[in-house]
Amino acid sequence: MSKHDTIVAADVLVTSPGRNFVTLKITTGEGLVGWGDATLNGRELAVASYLRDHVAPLLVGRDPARIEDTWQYLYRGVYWRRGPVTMTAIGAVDLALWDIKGKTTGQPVYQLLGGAVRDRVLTYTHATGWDVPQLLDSVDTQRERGFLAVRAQMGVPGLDTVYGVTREAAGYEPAGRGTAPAEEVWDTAAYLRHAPGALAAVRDHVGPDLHLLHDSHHRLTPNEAARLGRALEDVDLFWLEDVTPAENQEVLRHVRRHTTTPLAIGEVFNTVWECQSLITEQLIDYVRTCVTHAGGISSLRRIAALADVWQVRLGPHGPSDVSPVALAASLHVGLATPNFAIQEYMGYEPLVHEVFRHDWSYADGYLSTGDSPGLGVDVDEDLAARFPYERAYLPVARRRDGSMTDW
Ligand code: KDG
Ligand code: MG
Repeated sequence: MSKHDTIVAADVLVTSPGRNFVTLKITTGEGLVGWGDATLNGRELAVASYLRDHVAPLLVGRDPARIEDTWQYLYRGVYWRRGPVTMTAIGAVDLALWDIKGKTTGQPVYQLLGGAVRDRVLTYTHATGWDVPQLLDSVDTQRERGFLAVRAQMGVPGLDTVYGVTREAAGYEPAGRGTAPAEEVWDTAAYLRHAPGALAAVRDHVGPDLHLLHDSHHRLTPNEAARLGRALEDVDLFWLEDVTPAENQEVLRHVRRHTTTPLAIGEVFNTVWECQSLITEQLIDYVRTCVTHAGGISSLRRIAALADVWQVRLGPHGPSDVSPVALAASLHVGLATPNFAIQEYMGYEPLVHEVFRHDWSYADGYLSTGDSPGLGVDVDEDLAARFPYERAYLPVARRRDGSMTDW
């Protein structure tokens, strides 16, 4: 192999094997291929265009080994910094280049990050039930699958739909296909009346050992969040997620003053700078930034390093809307990063595992990567091509008076 390989192509695949995924494929002159995930739920084509129209032409001719320089080039060089579309595109490039570096050296990516600091990565999955008996059944199903940590979401009496919950207690897909978003009606007071009792019932049912998590999905005011955190103290949550909208981080001080329920935030953050004050002021316990949406492995490691100083740990986003390529990358970071606490794993439909063949696996509550060079994921491009993009949107939520609220 020559000393400096060169990027000869950067192609974007958009496929919808049950849901939309955007994938970046970088090819080098030596014939190596690196894969990156560029999926931004409900805004997929914006990232596809950003990559195809603006980034791919800049990558051709570059040295794939210069991962950090390429990150800086795409971040600083663009002038228009940050934002989910830009950072997801940079994240995809970063993942693909780490994949190539692994293949160049014959090493799995976690080895290039310093080697394993743990044998496997603790994971949590989702349990949902419209009413408490259904929720308990769903939690039991996940316990039977070996999960040691479960996120519990429940319906709310008086509402027809609730984010992340189906009446059949089946899995849910956050984005619905169609020409416009579904509209849901939300009532915070009804949720706050119901959620503490439902979560206490789950704790009574499972006993003290199971890690329980809950996601409020950005819908509370600071005072409502403080009250909910206090009401849940005895439930002993692993974390309470996204209590308030992500923009105004100062409000977390009020929540912190009133509860020791651990807080997790950050699935919609895109850079270390958005995490900065939450970490350095210890306003959260877990940072949820996703390897795809926060600029890739290089960027997630920077967030982890800052968080480590303040004893904040990582619990990255891992819903069905980031692809198995992203999950692989997150696990390589998880294996090699001391303050990585837990990885969300919502799981995928069987077809997704066929399109994205991967060497990571789930067993007994933990996720493990294999030892294939790079990220350990290969994409079946022929199969992917059989499932073209289908327009899909996350739902929107309105209060009972019809005004929009946070989703
Ligand atoms: O695309 C949005 C979903 O990824 C998000 O709603 C899922 O909140 C979520 C979670 O914690 O997985
Ligand atoms: Mg969430």
